[in-house]
Amino acid sequence: GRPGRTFSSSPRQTSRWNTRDTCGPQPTQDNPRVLITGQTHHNISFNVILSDIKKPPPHVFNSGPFVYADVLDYKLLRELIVNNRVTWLVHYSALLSAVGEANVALARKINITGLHNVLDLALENCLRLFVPSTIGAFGPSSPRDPAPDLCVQRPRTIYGVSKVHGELMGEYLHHKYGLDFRCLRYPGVISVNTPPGGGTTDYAVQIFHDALSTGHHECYLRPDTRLPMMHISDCHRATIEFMQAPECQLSLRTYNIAAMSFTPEEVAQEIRKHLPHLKVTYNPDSVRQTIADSWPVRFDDSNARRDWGWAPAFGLEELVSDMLRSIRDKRT
Ligand code: AKB
Repeated sequence: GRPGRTFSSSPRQTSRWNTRDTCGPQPTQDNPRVLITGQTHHNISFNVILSDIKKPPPHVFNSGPFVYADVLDYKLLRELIVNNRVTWLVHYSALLSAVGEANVALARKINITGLHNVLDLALENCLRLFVPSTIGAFGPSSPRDPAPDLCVQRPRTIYGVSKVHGELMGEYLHHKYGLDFRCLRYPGVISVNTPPGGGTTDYAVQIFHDALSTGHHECYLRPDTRLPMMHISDCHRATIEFMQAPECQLSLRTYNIAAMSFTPEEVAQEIRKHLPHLKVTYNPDSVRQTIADSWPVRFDDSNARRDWGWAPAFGLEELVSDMLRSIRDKRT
């Protein structure tokens, strides 16, 4: 039986892969104890432990426990989960699309080996597991306008390949062992607190900082490159609402979520309503332009809306006002 079972020190011999144990529905999920990997900011109001391999930025200093944890260190993660009686695992650690292309071996390690550790631990401890996926899980042969939840997925980045692998592994373990795996495909996420981190959608964060500092942004994408985007608070709310949704409401385990789609030229125009002198020049970088051209321009999120009531609060206008206000507030 599960309770009281002890494991030897070799994770590979002790994971559930070769057992017939399953994770049945867990008794109560009202007061989850949450471990978050690779994310130094989250506005969850439950019992949360944040973890990363880097010290958090100052605004996170007082927001609860923060511990060192490397997702490649299975035993350390296991210790954290057991000692803190964790019930939900939210796994954000990953190398993003552009930085992944520059470090394929490292991306494979963190995005795939790290994910395997997390999947094994979630199964072993019957955790509810959230792993984000992305518009990057689609590729040039996917329908792009809009991309539905279920369609051809042949991404051409290591990031995309690792995310499709994550979607499929999680769903497989859900069907085979009852793992409560939940996955949302995020658009480009726009936030003041999280600096650009090597993604293809980074320009959409940088442009706000440049608009308020030098008044000039040099964009690495063409002016007409349309991509799905979302304000960080919508992204956090979607994640929390999805994690709280009763299992019986979920007809899928991996959902697209959408809020808006815009091009560099469109976001620049909206910023000019507040800062008329913003100048944007375009100098497309071939790696990021090729990646962006292979991604959906719009997401079909009708299943998320129907199954668990997803609805975004921020459109382009609200996003731009909020970003400019928040950056100004941070500076004063
Ligand atoms: C990236 O650009 O790599 C990420 C993403 C869309 O997944 N922001």
